[in-house]
Parts: sequence; C-alpha cells; structure tokens
Amino acid sequence: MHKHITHLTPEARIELIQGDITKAQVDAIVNAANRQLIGGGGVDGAIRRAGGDAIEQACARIRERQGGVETGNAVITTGGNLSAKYVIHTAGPVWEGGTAGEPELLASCYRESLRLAVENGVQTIAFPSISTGIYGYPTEKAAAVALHTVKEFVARGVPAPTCIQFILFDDVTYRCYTDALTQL
Ligand code: AR6
Repeated sequence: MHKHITHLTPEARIELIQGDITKAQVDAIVNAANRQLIGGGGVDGAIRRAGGDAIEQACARIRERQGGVETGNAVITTGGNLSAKYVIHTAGPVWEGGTAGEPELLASCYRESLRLAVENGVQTIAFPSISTGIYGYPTEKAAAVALHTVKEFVARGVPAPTCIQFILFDDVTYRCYTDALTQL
C-alpha cells in the first residue's frame, strides 16, 4: 500500500493513501454523494454497503427535513457499522468543462466538510477524490483544488482536524494527488 505524509503545521498533517475509504480508521469519512442523498454507485455505494441501513435512515431524515444537500454543501450522519463514527456527505459538481463554477463548488465541498467536522469534534477525517469518478472532473485539476483548499483551511489558524487523509482508490488518482502535493 502506498502512503505519503506531509505536515502542513506542527499540529496538522495530510496523508495520501491508496486504498478503500470504507476501511479508514478515522473519526469521519467523507462521501462523494449526490444532491438528493440517494445512494448511487462509486464510493457512495461502497460506503452505504459497508455502513449499513443506519446511514440510509439518517439520509432519509435529512431528505424529509431539507430535501437533500446543495452542490458544494455537506451534511453529517452516523457512520453506522463503519469504524468511522460519522459520514459527511457532500455533493460535488458535475464537470461541465470548467466554466460553470466547478472549481469554486469543489473547493466549497472540502471547506464545508471540514467545517462540519470541526463542529462535531472530528480530529481525523478521510476524503475520497470528490467528483472525479462518475461526475467527470479531471483528476489533476481536482487534486490541485482539493489540496489547496485543505491547506488554506488549516492555515486560517482556527481549529481544524489534526489528520486529514485522502484515500485514493486507484494508482492514477493516487499519482495525481502526490504530484499536486509536491506543487502545493
Ligand atoms: N474508496 C475510496 N475511493 C473510492 C472507492 C472506495 N471504496 N470507490 C470508488 N472510489 P465517484 P463522483 C473513488 O464516482 O465522481 C455516485 O453515484 C473513485 O475511483 O464515487 O463525485 C453518487 O451517488 C473516484 O476516484 O464520485 C453521485 O451520484 C472517486 O472515488 C456520484 O456518484 C469518486 O468517484 C458522484 O460522483
């Protein structure tokens, strides 16, 4: 398994890991969800399968209350049977060529997820590569946005998780993130 660790500050580090996010030993994992919070394929399907029915029940309550989640926003549920206590569901942008506000919306996914994490006392969090599967966001571009946004969040000097993991499923995605990290 590949793993790469970089300290952003003495207290906060980014870890790039190649693997399966459902296995992560962290307080919260982030799900690349859709606006309806209706179970899909990709990492969403994997998280729901591993976490079990408690996640769907919590999503159903959020759908009843507020319809779902806007693109660029995030909501939090139980982690059900996962090792993670929470799942933070964020709806990434669908890639439409890059001129429809996709970079800002993607950055917002990471910021809002981290904000919710802090609000819930999460110290360790794992992200997948949001939007780069079914939603078609080019991975090199998404990796730069993801890492830049996390770095900015940690640099604000207000509370942030101490360990921020990116769990990247395949070789190519892992390489895009390690390249983006060296260019940060
Ligand atoms: N662990 C970590 N990463 C994974 C895993 C896993 N177990 N499985 C897949 N990935 P995608 P999106 C990677 O398509 O583009 C769903 O239907 C995958 O290889 O899951 O944001 C939702 O319901 C890719 O690198 O998310 C939405 O409708 C990354 O996760 C829609 O897909 C993201 O791919 C969201 O599309």
